[in-house]
Amino acid sequence: MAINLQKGQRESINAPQFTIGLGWDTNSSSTGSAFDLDASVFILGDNKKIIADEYFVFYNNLKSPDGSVEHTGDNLTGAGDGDDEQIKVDLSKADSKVSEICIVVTIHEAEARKQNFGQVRNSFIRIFDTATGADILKYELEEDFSIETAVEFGRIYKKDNNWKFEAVGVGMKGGLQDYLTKYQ
Ligand SMILES: [Ca+2]
Ligand SMILES: [Ca+2]
Repeated sequence: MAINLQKGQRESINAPQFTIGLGWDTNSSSTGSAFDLDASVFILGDNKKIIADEYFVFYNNLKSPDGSVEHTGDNLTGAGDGDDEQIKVDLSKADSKVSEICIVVTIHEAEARKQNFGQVRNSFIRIFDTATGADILKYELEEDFSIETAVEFGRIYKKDNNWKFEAVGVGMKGGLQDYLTKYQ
């Protein structure tokens, strides 16, 4: 059984190879145009900045140079239950400089389409063992967003040589650019 986390809660991840599943549902009819959410990953060093540009993994850069993080591809609609986008992680391949992996979800062309996380429902992040498929943990984000166009769903960080997950659930109004400014 997966452990269900609340916002701010932390939990150890004991599997070196796991998959991060991200899900959401949107109501495109409320905005009149297609609604596309995108998962991005910032792989950070001790200074809380990406190790190099290629350590920003998203739909246009699907794999980190060390092979530890792989985005499995862009989902354009979010339709249906279950994971809409997935990221495969293999911590045994992680560069020794890696100390944190941040998972951010943004709305594609949010400003032009007048969309925000106030219109997103049923969003979650879950982690399962890639080899066995066994659930490890899940965090269902509460629907307390309004004008945010980017939300950090969670982060995975190294503490005393153990890897842990934190359920973050904090948004920013400036979209992906806010996170690029923060982590680049
Ligand atoms: Ca997408
Ligand atoms: Ca969905």
